[in-house]
Amino acid sequence: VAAPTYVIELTPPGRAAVAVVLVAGTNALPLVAKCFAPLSGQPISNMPLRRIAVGRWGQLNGEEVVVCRRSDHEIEIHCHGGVAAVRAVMNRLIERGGQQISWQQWLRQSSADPLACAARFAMADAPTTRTAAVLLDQFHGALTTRLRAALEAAATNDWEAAQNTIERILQFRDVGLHLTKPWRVVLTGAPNVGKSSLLNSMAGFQRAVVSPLPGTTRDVVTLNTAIDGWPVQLADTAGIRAGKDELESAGVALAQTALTDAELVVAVHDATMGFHSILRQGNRKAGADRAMQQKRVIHVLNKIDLLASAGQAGDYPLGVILTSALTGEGIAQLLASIGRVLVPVAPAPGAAVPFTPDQVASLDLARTAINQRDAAAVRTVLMSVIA
Ligand SMILES: Nc1nc2c(ncn2[C@@H]2O[C@H](COP(=O)(O)OP(=O)(O)OP(=O)(O)O)[C@@H](O)[C@H]2O)c(=O)[nH]1
Ligand SMILES: [Mg+2]
Repeated sequence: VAAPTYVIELTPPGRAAVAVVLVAGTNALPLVAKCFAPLSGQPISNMPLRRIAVGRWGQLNGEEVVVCRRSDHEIEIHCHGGVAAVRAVMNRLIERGGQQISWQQWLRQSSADPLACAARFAMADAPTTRTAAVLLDQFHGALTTRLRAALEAAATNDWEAAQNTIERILQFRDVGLHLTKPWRVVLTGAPNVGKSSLLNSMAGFQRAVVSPLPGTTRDVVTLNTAIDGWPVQLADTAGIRAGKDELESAGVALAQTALTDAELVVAVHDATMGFHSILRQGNRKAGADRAMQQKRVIHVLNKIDLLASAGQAGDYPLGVILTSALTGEGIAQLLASIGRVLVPVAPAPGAAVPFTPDQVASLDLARTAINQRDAAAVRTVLMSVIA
C-alpha cells in the first residue's frame, strides 16, 4: 500500500482573502502535478524549493492559484479564501487520492515533540500577542529545558535544585492556565452604585445598559478584553439586595454564581455614602458570603465626581480605588490594579510556563515525588509531560 498523501487546510475555516492548503507525503508532488497547470508550462517537478509558481487549478479556466514547494514532501497551494474556493481545491486533491486530515491531526503526526505540539495548539487559541509570545517560548523549548534540568537534578539526588526548578515553573501556573482562557473578573455591589457604567468605561463603549433606576442589570453581561496583554472576561452583574421581584431575584442568583466562579471580584461602592458605612455594610455581608472570603477583591469607590473633594470620601484603606465612570477618572488605575492582582509577577521572556491543566497536575505530582525523594516517580511524571 502506498503511503498516504495528506491534504490539510492550514488557514482557519471561514471567509478570508487567501487560504492555504498543504499537501504532504512522499507522493505530494505527483498528486499536485495532476491538478495544477502552471502558466509557465514548466512541470512543477523542475521547480526549486521555496519558489512559487502561478497557474490554474484543474482546467484551463480553473481557479488561479499559487503553488510553492516547501520541502521535498510538502507543497502549499495558496488560493482564494472563500469557503467554496478552498473546497474546490481540496476536493480535486481528494478525488485523485489525497486524504484529508485536520491541521491538529497533521501536527500530532508530524511533530516529534508533544510539548511543542501542545504549544502550537494553544497558540491557535491565544487571544493576545503577549499570551502568544509566552506560548511561543514554550514551543521553542523553555518548559522542556527546565523540566529536563529538574530530571537531571533528581537523577543526581540534588533535591534542592530539583525542587527549586519545579517551584519556579509552578509560580506561573495561574498565568499559564489563563493564556488561552480569560481570567474572570466580576463587578459586584449594591444596586445603582455604577457597576454597569464602570464596565462601559473600562470597555470604551456602551456594552451594558445604564439607568438611574436601581435594579437595572438583571443578566450577567460579559465582555472580553485584555488588560496588560492578559485576556480578561469582565462581567457586570445585578446589584445585590434582597429580591424586589422574581426577575431581580433571578438576576441576583446569577450574580452569586458569577461571583463563585470569579478569579477576582471588583466590589463597587458609592463614594457619596462614605467609606466607613460601606465597610460596616461590607463586613456584615462578608460574614454571610463565604465564597467572597476566599476571593481576591479590589474595592472601588465610584462617583467621586459627586464629592466636593477626595477627602470627603473619608479615610479609606490603601488599595481602595477612587473612580468616576462619568469623567473617566481612576479608570486607568483600576485597570492597572486588576492587571497587577491577576498577574503580580509576569514571566520574563524565555521563562518556563506550564500551560495545560495536565502539565500543572503533573508538576504537582513531581513536587510530591521530589519531597519524597523518589527519583523514579519524578522521572515517570516529568517524562509524561516531555515525551
Ligand atoms: N455622577 C456619577 N454618576 C454615575 C457614575 N457612575 C454611574 N452613575 C450613574 O448612576 C446611575 C446608576 O448607574 P449604573 O451603572 O446603571 O449602576 P449599576 O450599579 O449598574 O446599577 P444596577 O444595574 O441597578 O445594579 C446612573 O444614572 C449612572 O449614570 C459616576 O461615576 N458619577
Ligand atoms: Mg447595572
